[in-house]
Amino acid sequence: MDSDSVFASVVRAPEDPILGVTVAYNKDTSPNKLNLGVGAYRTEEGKPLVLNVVRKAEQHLVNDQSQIKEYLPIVGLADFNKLSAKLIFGADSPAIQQNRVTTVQCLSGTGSLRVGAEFLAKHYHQRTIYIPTPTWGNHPKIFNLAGLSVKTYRYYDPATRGLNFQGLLEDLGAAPSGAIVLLHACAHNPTGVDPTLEQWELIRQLMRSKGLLPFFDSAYQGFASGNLDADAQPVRTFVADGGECLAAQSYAKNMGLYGERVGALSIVCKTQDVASRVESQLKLVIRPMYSNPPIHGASIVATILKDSNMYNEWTVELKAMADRIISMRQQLYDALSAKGTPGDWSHIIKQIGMFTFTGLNSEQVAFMTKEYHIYMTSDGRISMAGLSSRTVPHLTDAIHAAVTRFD
Ligand code: PGU
Repeated sequence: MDSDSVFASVVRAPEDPILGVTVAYNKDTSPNKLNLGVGAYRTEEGKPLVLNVVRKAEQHLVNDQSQIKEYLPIVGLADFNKLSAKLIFGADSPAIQQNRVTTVQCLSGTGSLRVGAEFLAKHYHQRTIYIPTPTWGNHPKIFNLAGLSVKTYRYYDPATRGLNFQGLLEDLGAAPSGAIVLLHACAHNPTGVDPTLEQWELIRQLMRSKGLLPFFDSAYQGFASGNLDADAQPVRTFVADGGECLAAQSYAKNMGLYGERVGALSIVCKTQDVASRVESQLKLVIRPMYSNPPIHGASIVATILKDSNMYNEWTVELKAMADRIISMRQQLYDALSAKGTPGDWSHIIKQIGMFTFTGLNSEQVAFMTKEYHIYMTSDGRISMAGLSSRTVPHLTDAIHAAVTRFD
């Protein structure tokens, strides 16, 4: 009997707003079902993709008898950490050359954000973090649980389906000195709207003049433009001014290593001595949380990043993924235009990265799921990476029906 359980009073929690979409999709038996919920890359055939270069690196690791399964140090694989910092900050970054960056391997982007947040909650004088509205749904939960207090800044303007730059500057301008600010490094999730480089420069000047601490979430490096360096430019301009910042990196999307949980947290400090003391405290955050990170995924990344042939191969495969997403944007836009679907859909081709923030409301989304078996998050976000030439007509029909039925 239920009432015999010591857990009898536990109430059922709701499914996760993003990962729960996949749970619902998996239960659907329709042959036409389409999962545009989670941000995970699919091929034209709708299949998950393991990059060739990842297969090659894994083969290399399997054949290498010197590979062992000992515990990694608390901070993870040293090569992986060095190469990850180089990837985001640039090979010629003065901050790296001056040894004032500490990088620790963490459990993908989420784990990197969590470790960074716990460090800040313990050791930084200002415990308020500003996150954009909207943002990835896990951000407020990660920061709250780590002990930070979460506030928001205006980011997206539904009227223009673009950046509310004035609102952003006003809100950051009104933030208390020293506050932490979460910035999406590129390919903002869920909106697909990024500041221009000129706007980034103004954000940088404002933040530095107020002593606001930047915390970059870099989950899509290479996915916005198809170029790893171009996508890291906003982060690099902040580091180039000599100031301090944090950056959480994920290899889930750009190397397709989702389930391997590979990521890194870097903290750029003013001096080498500060960086090494910060690292000593990061170890105290990590040790009681999960002791030390897993070895396999980080070894794959390090193998690819340190070999120039494999690195080049990776950039080609990454560009192909980014290009396929861009072509899906065009195909969906063309199909809606050809059908004469009411409304302006040009934001589909203007937005960048993995997602389109369609502007469809939760009622329209529920209708599309019920009648067309199309799964997406209730805020109207669709993962363009889940779409293919074959499924564009089905999605077009569904959007057309949804907007003509509920306007
Ligand atoms: N930061 C942002 C902005 C993200 O979009 C995601 C993943 C992460 C961090 C965390 O990714 P890791 O897998 O921990 O490296 N967002 C995807 C994936 C599903 C999810 O919600 O975790 C998404 O669909 O929004």
